[in-house]
Amino acid sequence: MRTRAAVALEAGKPLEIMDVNLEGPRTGEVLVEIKATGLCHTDEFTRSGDDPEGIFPAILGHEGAGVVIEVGEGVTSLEVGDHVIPLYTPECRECDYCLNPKTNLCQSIRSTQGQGLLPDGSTRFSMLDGTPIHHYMGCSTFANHTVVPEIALAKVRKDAPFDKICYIGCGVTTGIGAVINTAKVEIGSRAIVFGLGGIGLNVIQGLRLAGADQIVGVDLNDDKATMGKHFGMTDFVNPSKIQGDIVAHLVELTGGGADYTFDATGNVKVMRTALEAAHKGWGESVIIGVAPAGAEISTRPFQLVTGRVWRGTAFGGASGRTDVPKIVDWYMDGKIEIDPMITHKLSLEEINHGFDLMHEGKSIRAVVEF
Ligand code: NAD
Ligand code: AHE
Ligand code: ZN
Repeated sequence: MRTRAAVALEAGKPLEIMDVNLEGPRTGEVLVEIKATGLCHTDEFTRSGDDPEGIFPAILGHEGAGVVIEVGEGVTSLEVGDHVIPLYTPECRECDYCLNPKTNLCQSIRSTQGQGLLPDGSTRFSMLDGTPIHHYMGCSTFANHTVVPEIALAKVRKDAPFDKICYIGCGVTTGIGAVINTAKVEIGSRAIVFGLGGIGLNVIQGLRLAGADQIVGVDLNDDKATMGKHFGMTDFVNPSKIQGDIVAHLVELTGGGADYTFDATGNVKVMRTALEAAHKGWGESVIIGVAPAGAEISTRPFQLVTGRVWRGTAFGGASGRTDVPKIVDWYMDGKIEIDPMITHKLSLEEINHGFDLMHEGKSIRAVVEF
């Protein structure tokens, strides 16, 4: 079939909107009509050329929701008409990683996924002249139709709106999951969140759900404070307006350091600040942000010797086929909020404007609706 897609032809270039060929699903695969997709900073990270795994040409996008149009041979858990959210972290329920409760990092198709291919080592997308186009994070939601392995699709209820629940495909689950699954924040905790974008605001709403007493938001953009407060932030700090050492300022503000800190910026200097603003003896710092090729984190080992813990999280530690349908229920039951964070709705033709809004700090989530 033919479908419409935004294609990343080269690193650093705007996406090009075009018709592409899409082959039907093979064994264990599912054809999905994407109804809506969010633009996450990770898409921009790869588009820009910062991603060491970036491969071009590719169809980016990993925060989508849609409807099953066709199932390949052997698919048993999904049928035509089911509503689904593609998962960049699949859940095969069989590999050593899925069987270990300490991780959500299913590895059953990770190697082909990282090469922009489906598990049989081939791509379903091509240009009209036959040039192959790579998949991205196993999802490629910047296309009106995509082919995804069955194990990388969460089946969700049919009354949930696509233009909101697409965000559960990454930002919502990552932010809330970082608090609940990875940090396991306790009631009464003090926390600091660095970066109040599409991920950081969900960390804040996760902290509110978990019953944190103090939630400090840190961002260079003052405009992010209003939304932060809406989701539960108790204090706002703009580091560019602090005189003196930012770590000392945050340690004092949190009465000795935070129980939990979260980096949602992708900046390795901020990651160091986040670690060092965690409380001596027990503070834990969770890295969510994705840093460019070549970037490295550093701190004095003494920071860890004296009890701080550095950890990271992918997709908020969520096992997608199990957890994502529950998060959709939380949204539908009013337990969590999504609507205010969808600040812009775009057509596929306008997708590059979505990246401009991200750079200008004007959007939280721009969502493309097909
Ligand atoms: P975003 O662009 O919406 O938000 C980033 C925020 O950080 C912005 O508000 C920006 O003003 C702020 N910021 C930038 N530099 C800063 C600094 N030096 N100090 C303080 N604030 C600063 O991006 P997003 O979609 O929320 O993604 C955030 C990060 O999380 C990205 O690196 C993204 O790739 C990563 N991410 C990781 C996962 C995961 O599973 N680990 C999932 C999704 C996104
Ligand atoms: N390809 C990059 C790393 C990108 C990365 O860390 N991705 C996160 C999800 S970000 C979603 O917005 C992730 O899940 N990582 C685990 C994995 O297996 O990719 C690089 O640096 O090579
Ligand atoms: Zn993402």
